[in-house]
Amino acid sequence: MVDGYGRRPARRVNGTTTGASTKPLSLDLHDIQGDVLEGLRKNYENFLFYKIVSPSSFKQYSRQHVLRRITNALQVHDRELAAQSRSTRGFGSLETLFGLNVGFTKDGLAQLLGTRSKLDPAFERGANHPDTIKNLNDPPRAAWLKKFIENRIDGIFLVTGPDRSSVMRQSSELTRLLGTSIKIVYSETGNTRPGRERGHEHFGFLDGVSQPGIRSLTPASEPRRRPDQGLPGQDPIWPGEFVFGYPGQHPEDPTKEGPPPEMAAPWLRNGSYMVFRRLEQKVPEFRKFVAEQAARLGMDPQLLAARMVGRWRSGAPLELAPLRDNPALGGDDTRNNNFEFGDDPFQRRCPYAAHIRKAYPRDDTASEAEVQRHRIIRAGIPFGPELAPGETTTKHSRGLMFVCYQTSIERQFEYIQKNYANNPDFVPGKKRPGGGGAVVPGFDPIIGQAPCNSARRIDEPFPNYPAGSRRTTLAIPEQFVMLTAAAYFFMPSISALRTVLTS
Ligand code: N7H
Repeated sequence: MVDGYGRRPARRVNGTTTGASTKPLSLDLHDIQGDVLEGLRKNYENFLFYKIVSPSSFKQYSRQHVLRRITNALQVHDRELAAQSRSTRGFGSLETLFGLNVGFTKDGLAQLLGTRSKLDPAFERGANHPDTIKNLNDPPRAAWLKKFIENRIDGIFLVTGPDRSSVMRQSSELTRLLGTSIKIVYSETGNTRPGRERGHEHFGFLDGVSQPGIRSLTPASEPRRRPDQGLPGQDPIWPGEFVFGYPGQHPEDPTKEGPPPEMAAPWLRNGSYMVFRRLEQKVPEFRKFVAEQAARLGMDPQLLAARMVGRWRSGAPLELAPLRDNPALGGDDTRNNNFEFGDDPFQRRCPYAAHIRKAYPRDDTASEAEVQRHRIIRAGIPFGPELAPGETTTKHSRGLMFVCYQTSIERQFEYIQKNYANNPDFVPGKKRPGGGGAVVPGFDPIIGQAPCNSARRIDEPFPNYPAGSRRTTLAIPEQFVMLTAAAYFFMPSISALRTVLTS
């Protein structure tokens, strides 16, 4: 089962966790919020953005009514285990379970602490700061959703559950309990897509296929042969990259324990930064563009779309299925991540600019240790209606409520967006085969943003596979993914919520 974008419950194997060969490490799962590591199970997810009107009442009502309802990572972990054993035994489902998580912006923390926090510099700047917008080539605030920018956003509630009406009931109950202590600034509900599109994002691609393994949590699927892998191809990452208080990645050796990321205050332990981006997707425009360009290049439109993403709609990676889709491979999580890009030095199988090759270049750069310091855990969900019959230009807002977790926004999400996706020269140092000239890979065609929304291009949309030297370029005059709102939150530990933030 796939739970929306970015969520595919990992298979559990006998409780043997990756990194078991190194000294045991235990995560305080009961103290970490549930969406952070493995993700709240979600068919529907209501994002409630609010302003704190009265900090003292907010603290009081939260302590009285809300905090005990927060779903922690242990509950999520247990639910996943139970769901798997139920699905293998073939009865029941856990669809009746709800989830609730809470986060705060820098302004929200200032309301609760009575003083400005001094956390991660990117968090303190915020997603809506002109410098952040410039740094990431984001559209100006004036182009964001009006309601989202009308008021200060102090916090977010994530309310998840099996269907829209019960999620909305949970949200109403929550806002009733908090009374006039908060004002809702913006509310929107995402949902997994229906029927056969379940688990696929709006362009049609299976999502939630690849996530970092987490040392001491993600089990090794082949503990004897490959104790240092989660599922095959899933490299384990030290948990400090995603939650404060644990070892992070070593800057020189991708497998060695590195120092825990610095904590600006002790109460950050077991907390995580969350990046939220509401990304509108122009689905009919994307399809039309792909069809026209595929005709121009003389290739199958599905292949062209796959070369933009790096995977086929089924999830099958181009590295393992370079010319045609292989749904059995796409759906097989013991195989669909078992590849590297170093085996494809001339982008014959997968373009250097393809979304997944940009966002996680695996072994494609000079230092794998460095790549593993720019990982994120994704936990988003699609939003908006299915394409209406005859909707040949976008009439309804739809896309992805993108969510990711990390302990440094600057080194993780912002780095991927700025230095990989928005950088046409990444990956550097690539050459044409046979001693040819240097290659400029181009922008990430899915999420890359050029300054002032100017045109982008990618190199080699047409595959020279298994051989060939046809030189092609895809010029992309418009963006098919548009940012319409963004915010940075801190998702505190349950203990920080009970103490420093509400006392
Ligand atoms: Fe992406 N898409 O449909 O094309 N993404 N993404 N993403 N993304 C991935 O592996 C998509 C966005 C990453 O480990 C897949 O789960 C769309 C942002 C990373 O191999 C697909 C949008 C950022 C990975 C998509 C969007 C990322 C990844 C393949 C916006 C961060 C894992 C399925 C509307 C800056 C790479 C999978 C790996 C995978 C799509 C946004 C990052 C199909 C449509 C903003 C790290």
